[in-house]
Amino acid sequence: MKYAKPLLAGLLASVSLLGFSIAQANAPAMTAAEKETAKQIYFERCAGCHGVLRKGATGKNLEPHWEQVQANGSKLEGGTLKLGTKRLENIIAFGTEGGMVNYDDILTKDEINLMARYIQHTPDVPPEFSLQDMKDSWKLIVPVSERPTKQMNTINLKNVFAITLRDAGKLALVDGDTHKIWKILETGYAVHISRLSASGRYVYTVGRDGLTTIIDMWFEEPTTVATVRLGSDARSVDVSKFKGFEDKYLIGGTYWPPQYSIMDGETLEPIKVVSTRGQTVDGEYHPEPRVASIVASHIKPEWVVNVKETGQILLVDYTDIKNLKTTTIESAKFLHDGGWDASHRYFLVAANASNKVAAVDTKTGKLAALVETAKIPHPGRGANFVHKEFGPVWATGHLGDDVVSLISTPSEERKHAKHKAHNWKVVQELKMPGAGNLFVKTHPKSKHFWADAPMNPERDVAESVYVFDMNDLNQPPKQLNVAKDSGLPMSQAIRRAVQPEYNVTGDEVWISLWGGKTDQSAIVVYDDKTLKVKRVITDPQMVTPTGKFNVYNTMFDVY
Ligand code: DHE
Repeated sequence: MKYAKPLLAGLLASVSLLGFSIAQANAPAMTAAEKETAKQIYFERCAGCHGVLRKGATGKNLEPHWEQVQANGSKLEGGTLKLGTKRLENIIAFGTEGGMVNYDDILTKDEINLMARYIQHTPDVPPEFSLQDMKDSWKLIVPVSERPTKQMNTINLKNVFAITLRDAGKLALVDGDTHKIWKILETGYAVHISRLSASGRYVYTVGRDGLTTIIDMWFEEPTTVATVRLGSDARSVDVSKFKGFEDKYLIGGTYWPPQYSIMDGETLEPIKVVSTRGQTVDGEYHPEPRVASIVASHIKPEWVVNVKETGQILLVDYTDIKNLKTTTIESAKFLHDGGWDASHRYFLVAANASNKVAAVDTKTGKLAALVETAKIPHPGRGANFVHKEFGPVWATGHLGDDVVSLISTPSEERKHAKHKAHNWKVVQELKMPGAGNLFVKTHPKSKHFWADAPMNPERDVAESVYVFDMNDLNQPPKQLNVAKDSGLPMSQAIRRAVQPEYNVTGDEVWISLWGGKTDQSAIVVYDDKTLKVKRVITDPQMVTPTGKFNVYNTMFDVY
């Protein structure tokens, strides 16, 4: 079974040439070819949660042997060698109650056995990636001087959606007004997110393989004008948005090597690489503190860079890249995804393995609060609305619990002064049909609050989204079975309904149906008022759609 595009296979081949591993005594035997295949599967399916060095983050530590000294001085020991092949096969195939998902519908029996043996060996260490490596990978396809000076098409760019076609390694740009696919472009492997330039002209994408692209939407047809590689494993990218710096710089974060890179915002020419290796908030050295979410501030020339394993939130000031100033804020492990509050002053990020949300006050450069949530908060960018009783709230769902938590956020508006006592408290938990939520969304013009549950083990739940009426949040949500509503023939693979995203006018909600690797799938567009299907956008190339980013809502962080 082959997951990757040739590009990734090539990259991994070079990783294996340059990377090194140390033989592990007592580990089950593996041929060199088996190790290569296992390494590729590990990178694509496992490293995101367990880490390249397998020290654990959202997922458990998967080193062959580990030791931990407890608070009372006693020693705890464990490791994959102790668990052994049979037990590991069961965990990989069927998952665990601790949040590990089942892989028996993704990997074959032989692959599960391969992975069970592989993780009893010492982790492979991929090579580092320097500024020079970035420069060598940089391709300026269309220089700025050869690009249009005005928009050469009649598309309403504000309502374009950038849609990840995950396993195809492509990005679909869809016209939100006509619901027609505008163009499908090659990108890095399994693009994780798209971000919009401050001008709304460029779409930036970042693939899991670290390939970053910039697409210019001013051409008659969207055109990739430059590419660069950030490292071998990446998840996040954002542009400089502050007045006077619009589109000037781009920042990208990598899981491997653990670092962030700053590039020219229009050409992607690499400028600087900064390592994030260092101390965790618990005072331990960590060799792999991966860069998780990154967002650009609207109120300061800064990016908020969230470092997963150390629990440090960095405010990176981009006014003087040569003499880079960074404020380091201690929060909690392991930082993952997050979004702005409605005022765009506070950034809230999930420390998911600590069951907390950290809120940073970007005006003062200080931690505002650490809020206890339910198990494994996973907000995406979260969702903001004014709660009838508690005033402005920001919402996060949970992977490991059946609730959406509403956290009260501060407001300088006089009408919300009475809500001050609730600030940074979970003021309400909305009941979901089960755990496995990934994304929530609403819009300032809407009275509905949408939540998905793609990681729920029940097919009916994973294929549905749940809509709460904000006028009566005590009522159970309305279930919309997106897979059924799509009208597509039933498929063997679960078609997970994932990531609600509003259009520019806030009256439509788009949901991806994340199906099997070869199944034609769809985006289902709902009317936000009537909750009826308005359009099913499908095409033979519409395979594994996941994240969607509406241009306007992404530019201005409307959610
Ligand atoms: Fe994501 C956001 C990391 C798996 C779809 N995901 C993010 C962010 C991070 C991240 C750090 C925040 C980026 C930012 O804001 O700068 N995601 C990871 C992982 O490490 C993890 C758990 C495992 C992996 O190997 O990648 C993972 N993510 C997934 C998926 O399996 C999803 C559901 C499907 C896919 O396309 O891979 C997925 N992640 C998304 C999406 C966002 C995201 C759609 C952006 C949400 C938004 O509304 O901003």
